[in-house]
Amino acid sequence: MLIEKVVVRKMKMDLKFPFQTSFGTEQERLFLITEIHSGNQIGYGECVVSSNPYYSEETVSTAFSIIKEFLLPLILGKDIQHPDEANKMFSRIRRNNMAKSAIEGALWDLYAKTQHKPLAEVIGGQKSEITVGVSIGIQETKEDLLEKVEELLKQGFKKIKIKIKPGKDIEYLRSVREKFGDIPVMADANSAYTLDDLELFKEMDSLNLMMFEQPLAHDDIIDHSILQNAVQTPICLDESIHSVEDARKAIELGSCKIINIKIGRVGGISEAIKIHNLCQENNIPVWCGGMLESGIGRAFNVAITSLPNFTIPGDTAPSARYWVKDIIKPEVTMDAEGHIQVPTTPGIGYEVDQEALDQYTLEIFEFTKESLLLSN
Ligand code: OSB
Ligand code: MG
Repeated sequence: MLIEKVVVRKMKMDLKFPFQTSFGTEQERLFLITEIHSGNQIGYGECVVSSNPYYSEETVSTAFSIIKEFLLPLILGKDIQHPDEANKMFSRIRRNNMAKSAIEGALWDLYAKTQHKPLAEVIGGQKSEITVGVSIGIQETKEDLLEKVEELLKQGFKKIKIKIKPGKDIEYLRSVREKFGDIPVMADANSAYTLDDLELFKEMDSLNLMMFEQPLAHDDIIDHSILQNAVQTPICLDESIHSVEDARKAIELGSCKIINIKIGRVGGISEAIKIHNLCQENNIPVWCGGMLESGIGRAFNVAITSLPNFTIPGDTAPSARYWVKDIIKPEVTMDAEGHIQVPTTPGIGYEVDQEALDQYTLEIFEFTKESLLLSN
């Protein structure tokens, strides 16, 4: 694949509803879409950053500059045989995983298209449909939460994830258990607690949640292992895992029993597959997390979830949950049993809706080997 041109788009899409986590509220998504042009093919990628460094340290502007100054010089004008080469080439650059993933993903889409195969098949996916869960932001009142849960269960979601923060945790979760009984429900704290809250977690054990997601600090695996030893409920790590090495250490320390894999957080599909495989060997089930992606990022999430150790429903809700109009055709849809069909057409398996893509594009940048030499 001769990498002739890369296009980076700064995007803005309004969410249908404000999404609140313990670190803040998002009403609009500011992110990047990447296009890698080779011959008459285009591979698409999504950089799942936000406008602020609250979930991770990356933002739209840091990702843009890492892509332009450090990643594009490594690929423009080169002939790349396989996307795994990006994982190796980019490893010299520390972190900046969402930036790396935006380029690596576009290479995977391009590669699958040149093989005339769906991405899921190219990466070894085995499922023809995936089972889907949903993430509910922090609500003003318990009644609001119960209403949301009821609506989403009716739509068919097979896992309900509830965002929690101090003051909006055990009572909110208990009310859900009391009203809906034995449903598959879990809590995501986005690092809002410390070991000082140990007693609270012991109390929440009685709620029989599927898991506590990232209860403690974003950069911790030590305190998580102490917490995991003290509670029955499995801990799932999200923010703490950036690489297969992080996953190995967390598993060895007993810091978690489940891992949430986000392609952007770990720097791309190649790394995500390594984590998937390591977890499979260690009997650690995984599921695919979400970053409120557009349809392009969503398509990658659907593809990776077709790997066999993605045994827990992911945060891979269909397009209509987030957007009035998505940027892919057809949009990602879910049936009444909570399933999304894994696409069977080449690449990410959804066509880009050029009109919608252009409509949400704030700024567009085109890079060739020559233009990059002049601007960097
Ligand atoms: O912690 O999983 C998270 C959204 C933005 C940042 C972090 C997280 C989330 C979600 C939403 O939980 C998942 C989704 O529906 O895409
Ligand atoms: Mg999370």
